[in-house]
Amino acid sequence: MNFDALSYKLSPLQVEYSIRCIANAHSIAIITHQNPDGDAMGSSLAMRHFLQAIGKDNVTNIVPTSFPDFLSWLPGANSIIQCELQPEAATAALRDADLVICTDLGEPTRVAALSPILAERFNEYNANNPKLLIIDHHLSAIANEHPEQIAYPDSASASELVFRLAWQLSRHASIQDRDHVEEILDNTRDILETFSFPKALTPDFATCIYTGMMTDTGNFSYNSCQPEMYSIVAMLLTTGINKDAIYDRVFNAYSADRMRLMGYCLYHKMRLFPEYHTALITLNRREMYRFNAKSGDMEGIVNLPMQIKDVYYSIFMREDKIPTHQLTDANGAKVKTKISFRSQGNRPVNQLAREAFRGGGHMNASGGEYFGTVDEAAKKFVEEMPKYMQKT
Ligand SMILES: [Mn+2]
Repeated sequence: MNFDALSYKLSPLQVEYSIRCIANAHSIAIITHQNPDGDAMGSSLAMRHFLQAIGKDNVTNIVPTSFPDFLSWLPGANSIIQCELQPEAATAALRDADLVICTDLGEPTRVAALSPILAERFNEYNANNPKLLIIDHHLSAIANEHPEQIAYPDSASASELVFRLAWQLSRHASIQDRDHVEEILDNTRDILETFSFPKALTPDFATCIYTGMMTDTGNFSYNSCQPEMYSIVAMLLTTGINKDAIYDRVFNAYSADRMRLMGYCLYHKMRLFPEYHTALITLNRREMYRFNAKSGDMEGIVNLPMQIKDVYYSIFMREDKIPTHQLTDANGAKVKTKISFRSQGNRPVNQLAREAFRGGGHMNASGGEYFGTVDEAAKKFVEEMPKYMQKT
């Protein structure tokens, strides 16, 4: 196996900044976004496995809200602090950590009840006193201003970036002025000496990285044309992990209720707008109750209509409670509608999400929200559709 087969995507500044963050920290909290998906879970748990491999033993994983059952088998998931279940422990871990690492997360607003505490950390940001490290593939305001933060919207997953950080740390050559870094930091030398590939590549680390890369690309079916992705996968497979078993645990894990919900969505709830190559599925709270739907059960429904020939846009809307921190924004609405947008190729959906539905995201995968019922949100969408959806 060739462990040299990657380019140095992260800049020397980013690698050096990461080293300074990690070397200086005794206690480290790793946090990811609310409603964590496979990449959120994979990248944040992989980060802990990596930090433990380089001798950091006071590392805590925090998730703002619950994670789906099909990810609960991930190595290390059983010791994650879930804020909804342990609010005091989560708050203390996040507030008191020397270093907070955000993976698959670049904004303090996406961590539910922990947002005010994380916002403090962002507001006090000072690159000379490094207490915040971002490893993300979303657009992030703080990373835009601070090039030492690791944010690459062109990366398919945050897990890939965690891998690249670990890999580059193991390649001393990726750090331009290594003597200079070592001069500043006594304990950097130890980190650099002990951490080398493939030795540092453990099955637990590899499992978490693979899960994140796989889930954010739909098992390598979209956002998956960058050749180096497969070099990373090849390195991960040398640890002996079984990628087919990972696929099975993540993707063949539906409940019967969820399967019936999918059928209901496709048969009864899907509206097609052939002129705009668009499909729209909506679910109200009564329907979700009927199918005993939990939040994770909604995952992926938005992708289903994309399998129809000539459908290039898919929108999925479902009702949700208005969280207390949004009550003032809600303007008297009783319910909120969460919206997922998907598209294919050169057909952006993030502009629609941003301008009409208080959201944003990637060109082909965005999210948004609307204060009101799904029917009201759908009506607004149908009005906006001609402005944003291409007819060809
Ligand atoms: Mn992600």
